[in-house]
Amino acid sequence: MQLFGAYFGVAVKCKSSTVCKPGFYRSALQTKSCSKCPPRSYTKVEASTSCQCEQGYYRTETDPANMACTKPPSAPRNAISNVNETSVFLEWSAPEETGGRKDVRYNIVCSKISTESGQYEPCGSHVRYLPQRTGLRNTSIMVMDLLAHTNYTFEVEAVNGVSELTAPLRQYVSLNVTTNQAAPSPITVVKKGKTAKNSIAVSWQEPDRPNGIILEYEIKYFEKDQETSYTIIKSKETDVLVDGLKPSSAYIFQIRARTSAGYGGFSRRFEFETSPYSVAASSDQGQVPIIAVAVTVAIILIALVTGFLMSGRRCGYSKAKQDPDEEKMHFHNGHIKFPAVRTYIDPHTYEDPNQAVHEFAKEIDVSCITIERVIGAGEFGEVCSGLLRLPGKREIPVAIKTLKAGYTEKQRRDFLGEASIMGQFEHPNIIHLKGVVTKSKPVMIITEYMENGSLDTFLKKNDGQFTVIQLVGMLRGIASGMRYLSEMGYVHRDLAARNILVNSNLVCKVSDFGLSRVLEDDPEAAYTTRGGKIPIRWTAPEAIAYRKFTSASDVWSYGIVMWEVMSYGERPYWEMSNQDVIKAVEENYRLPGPMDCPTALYHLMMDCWQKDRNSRPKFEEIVSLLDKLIRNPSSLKGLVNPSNRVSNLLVEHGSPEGCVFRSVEEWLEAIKMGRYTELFMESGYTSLEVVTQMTLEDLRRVGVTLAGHQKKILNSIQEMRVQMMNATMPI
Ligand code: ACK
Repeated sequence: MQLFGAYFGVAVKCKSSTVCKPGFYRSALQTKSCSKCPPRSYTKVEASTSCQCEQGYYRTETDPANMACTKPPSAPRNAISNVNETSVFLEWSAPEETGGRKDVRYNIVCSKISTESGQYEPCGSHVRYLPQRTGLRNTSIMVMDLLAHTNYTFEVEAVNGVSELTAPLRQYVSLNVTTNQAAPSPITVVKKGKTAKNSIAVSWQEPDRPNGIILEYEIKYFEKDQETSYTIIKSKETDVLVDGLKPSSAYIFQIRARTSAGYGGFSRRFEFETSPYSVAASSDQGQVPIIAVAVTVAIILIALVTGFLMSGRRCGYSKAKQDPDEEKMHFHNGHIKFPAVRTYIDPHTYEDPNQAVHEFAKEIDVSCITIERVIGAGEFGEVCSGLLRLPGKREIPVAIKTLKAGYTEKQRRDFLGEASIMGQFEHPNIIHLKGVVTKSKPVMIITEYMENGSLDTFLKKNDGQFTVIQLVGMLRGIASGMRYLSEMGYVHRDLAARNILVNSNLVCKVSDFGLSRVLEDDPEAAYTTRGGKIPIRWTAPEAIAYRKFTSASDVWSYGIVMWEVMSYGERPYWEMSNQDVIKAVEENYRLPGPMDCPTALYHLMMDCWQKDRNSRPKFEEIVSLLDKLIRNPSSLKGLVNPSNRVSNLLVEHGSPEGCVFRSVEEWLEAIKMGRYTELFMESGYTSLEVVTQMTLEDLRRVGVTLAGHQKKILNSIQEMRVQMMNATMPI
């Protein structure tokens, strides 16, 4: 490879009076000797003071005369993208050919397909690039504030010092990216209109990035310093008259917008004041608080009724709450908190389950479906891939779950129950239901097709193939889907990599929704002593012990999914028995960090595995933490300390006193390696503390040469390390 400054002309000793031959030059500064033309340059005449670059090679004004001529780089390679809602992380490898220079930089050109013209147009100035759009030294960039649901093309161009001197032949690699659905950006402009002693008119501007059609705004307000009691009103317009307020009082207002993707963040706090008492008004002074309370209650009622009416298809049915704790949250600490507008409805609350299916799932005519091939086996029948062509729409690939012949009425109900649940969800990280076929046989559930199948198999097949950012992108998607489910009041109960599907863009979607059968069809689910069937390795201790399934127990399972992802589909707790897993977890042991796992991610997993479920992070917090890590990839550089990392935890942890040995001798005897005691002592490994620091090399030096013995001793050392680590790490 040619490197900048690596080629210097070979000085040829000659008298100052000699004339340089062709192929040699003497620059004005080099008075004594002629130099050979540097690589990729020549001179055909005598007495040259410089050499000319060969065709296709260049020299910048600042390149020294004795430097080789260079050329532009080739295009960057292996470009990949990772979409997170309306942000895209791009990563690529350096070009194969640097052109003989070290000053390769990258520029990003962003264009998008216009929704009006269907043509490509520049992305515009609202798009943000981190660290910057041009002159990038690193081979990655974060592009933010894109429009939701939009097709973008990013050209990653490689340039160097001589690119400008060449014909305009750009060397780039293109990436086509479709952004996801995203919540609206926060509202930034809120203004006060007319104020009276009991009311303030407030208006605001649409958010900069609505990311969809705004369905409504939510206005939250409270008297300054009285945040524990706030009121929320909803409006479809961008202004509202807030009344029922106290005169001469400061109120804090915060507004947020909602689209089909959910709520955006609240605006910053805006403080507005009501007018002072007027003389005429003073007579009703005493009534003000009563009116305020009455109006507030009325507003709450209106808001609740509106919320209910807006979710029209739910009218007349009771809202199924899965966890009484979550119900309480709405009036927690004196906060008046409204349930999310959309709430999951348990299909069990329908007397007729068929009605639930048709409430939430579209009936598809079987003639619209072409079954292509069987891709797997489900609990109720085969899973196939195929095509769906709805009238007036283009054909799309789909997955088709079928209900095998000879089913019982309960099996049919349970099978379609999944569609009744899935049909209530609409989120880019939740598998999307296209519809059901119930009017002909076999009964089918049609969902979007996920090219890469289930996440556990996909990761095992592609062991070590992804960048950390790609893995975190997958985890972020799953967390976002789970945040949505928890906001809907749905507890999954069987979150595991095998129940996540992956599409061709590496987008992960939560799947496998069910009623009672959720755990019946999971081969991982085992019967507990209390009779329930539970996937032990993925389930929080309180859910195993007394069936306390909540979004917090889903967070525990999410931590296990993180571990599965970061270890490329390794089985949690390896081959330990379910009983041992339950015991180990109860005793506060946890899985160790997977190999090459960023410490920040391992800490998050550990947080998800807090014994006290209220101390675990919420999905909302998990999503924002992962977003921060993706935005700042250097935060993922620190890896779990390899010497603390253990590969096989607690396999034999049931030995006396929790495997705590009093001496090296006792330990070696216990693992039937007593023959090495003397060698250990002679080499200075006289305490267990020193022993836990030993590596394979150390073992060899001591004189343990048999591979089987080395493995056995190292495994045991690793177990001891885990015990020490857990003993010093309060969870
Ligand atoms: O790992 P897989 O290929 O992904 O094998 C299982 C199998 O069907 C039984 O569940 C696959 N599968 C299920 N739903 C879908 C889907 N929507 N798209 C693609 N594959 C699917 C799953």
